[in-house]
Parts: sequence; structure tokens; C-alpha cells
Amino acid sequence: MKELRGGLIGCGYFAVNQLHGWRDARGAAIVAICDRDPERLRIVGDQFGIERRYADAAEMLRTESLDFVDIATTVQTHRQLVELAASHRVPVICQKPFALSLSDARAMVAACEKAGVPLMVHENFRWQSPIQAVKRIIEAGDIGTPFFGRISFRSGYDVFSGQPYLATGKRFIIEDLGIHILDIARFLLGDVETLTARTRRVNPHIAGEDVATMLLQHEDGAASVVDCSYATRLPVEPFPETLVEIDGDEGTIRLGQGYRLQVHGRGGTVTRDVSPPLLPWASRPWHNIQESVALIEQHWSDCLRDGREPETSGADNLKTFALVEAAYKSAADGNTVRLRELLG
Ligand code: NAD
Ligand code: 89V
Repeated sequence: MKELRGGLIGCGYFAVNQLHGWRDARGAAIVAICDRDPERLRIVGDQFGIERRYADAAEMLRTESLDFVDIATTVQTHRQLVELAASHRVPVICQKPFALSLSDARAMVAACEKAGVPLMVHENFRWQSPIQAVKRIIEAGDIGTPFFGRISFRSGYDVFSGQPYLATGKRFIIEDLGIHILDIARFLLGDVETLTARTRRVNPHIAGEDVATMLLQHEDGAASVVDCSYATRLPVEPFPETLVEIDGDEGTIRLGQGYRLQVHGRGGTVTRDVSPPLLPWASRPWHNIQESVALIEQHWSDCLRDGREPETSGADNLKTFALVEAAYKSAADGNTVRLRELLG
């Protein structure tokens, strides 16, 4: 089996996890890297033993024969880089948040469709093994038909030391973190008809909102609450755990802190530990996210080889991205947003 050759653009804070994941992936490897910061290029190139290094993504795409590119820059450059990859007819993975606006996101999907190349958004939270465990229980019918969900991420963790840009944007928690939690809500309970949101900024040292409370009406009939906070001080810090409650007409699922999963349904009451594995290169408390990076990369590699559409394709992610836009719109004007009106 010929290994797929990937090029990674953006060698910053999070890309190191992506490169570890690629090193473990079956059937794909990163053969070239690019960063406009020479120091990051040197540090990351040396750490992963990658000799083919570029300061300019256009030059990398002109020079290398690549089967895909993995974009790990921050959102400002996503559209330009996705369109660059599409112009070279190279399949592309783009980090979340996919784009600066829904219209940019649509343009990126259209560019890849026109070029006939697969596009996946690196929306990894749904790949966390505890979330996958919840999904499997719903699909098995153990709790009947879900009618209520709460998907919750509440923390006081200092994300700003690793990612200082998060403190400076006008938008913060919905765009950066809520996007994952909204995607999990879609993954578990299906697409969304309406969304209502309220936001607050509690931390006076940041520019954007750090608390968001959202009410979703799903197309299949369930209602859910998606609540996110970086202003919540708890006796045991849960970062970066997403807690889940699902009520069905025949039972309940509770994914509690400490990766404790309780299912009460047709098969009685079962409680088990669904802690993610600590991969050799991972470190607590990030291991949950780090495992999901490795899993989504393997998914991309398998899909590219088999000619299948990845779960979080660009087209799919428009629906998650629209929830982010809806949340900001609702928080600004106080109204409920119909997703059909945003998505057309
Ligand atoms: P970062 O600022 O640490 O790294 C970005 C890197 O990209 C920098 O080294 C920068 O020099 C480089 N860069 C920017 N524009 C470039 C260009 N045009 N060409 C070449 N290099 C360029 O950012 P980060 O914290 O690593 O975040 C990167 C992305 O990953 C963001 O979109 C962020 O939201 C996302 N992220 C995702 C997760 C997740 O779990 N999915 C976690 C953290 C961050
Ligand atoms: O996943 C992310 O995008 C990260 C973090 C988990 C810290 O919010 O920014």
C-alpha cells in the first residue's frame, strides 16, 4: 500500500498534536511542512525529522507532489489556503473554526467541489472515545428515542497561556470551543431547526464572550441545551471534558466528570469508565483531545484511500458553522434563529 503524502501548513501550538497523530496513522505521513515563522519551522521540523520545509504554502504546493494538505493555521488564513490547495487540485483538511463567516465557508466548499477534491474540517471533538461511546448507545436503541439532551463544557482552565489569541478576538467561546460542543449536539441528536442563545463575558481581561447558553430544537424532535463556560470554578477542574445527558423515552445516558458513563435503559443500569487512552505522546488533561486528533486523521486517510466522504466534510461542517453564526445572531438581537434561513 503506497503511503499518502501530506504537507502540513502552520507549525504552531496545536500542530504538534497533529504531527504526532500523523506519525501513528496507517497509510499516510507528513512529508513536508510549512510555516511563515522560521523558528517554528525549525523547531517542529527538527522534532519530527521532516527535512522538506517551506516558508510559503504556494511554493510547497508548486514543488511537492502531495496527496493532501493539512491546514493548521488560525482562522484568518483558512479561506486563502483552502482555495490555494483546491487550485492545485490537492485534497485538503482545514482546522476549525472553518472560516471567518458562513459566506467564506460556502466559498471554500464550492472551490473544492469545483476542483473535485475532498475537503474535511478537522472537527475532532466528536471523535473523542467517550463521545463515540454515547453515540453507540443511542444508535443501539438502549434508551429508546431521545427527547432531551444537555451537552455541557464548563471550566476555569487557563486556555490563554497556550493560545494567547483567544483573549483578543471579539468572538471567543462559541467560535473556538462552542463550535465543538454544537457539533457534538448535531452528532448525537441530529440537525437543528432553531437555536436561541445568551452570552456573557465574565473575565474582564479578554475581549470576547466566555459564557454561552444555547437552546436547540432538533429536526427529529429532541430539544437540547448546549452550555459552555470558561468562567466556571469547580473544586476539581474538568478541562477538557464534555459532559452529556441524554433522556430517551426508555432510559437515560449520563456522561459525567471523570469519564464516568452511566446508562439506565432496557438492559438495566450499567456504569463504566470510558476514560480515553493516554497515547505515548499525549499528556493529561489533553489526552482526550489528543486521541481524537489521531482518530480523525486515521478517518481522513481511510476515506481518501477508499474514495468516501469524511464525516465532517466541508459540506457537513457548514451545518455546524451555521449554528455558531446563529448563536451570535441570537445573542445579539435576542431572537430565535431558524437554521433554514441561514443555510437556505
Ligand atoms: P498558532 O498561532 O500557535 O499556530 C499557527 C501557526 O500557523 C503559526 O506558527 C503561524 O506562524 C502559522 N501560519 C499562519 N499563517 C500562515 C501561512 N499563511 N502560511 C504558513 N504558516 C502560517 O495557533 P494554534 O493554537 O496552533 O491554532 C491553530 C488552529 O488550530 C486554530 O484554528 C485553532 O482554533 C485550532 N485548534 C484546534 C484544536 C482542536 O482540538 N481541534 C485545538 C487547538 C487549536
Ligand atoms: O479545541 C480548541 O479549539 C481549543 C480549546 C480546547 C482550548 O478550546 O482552542
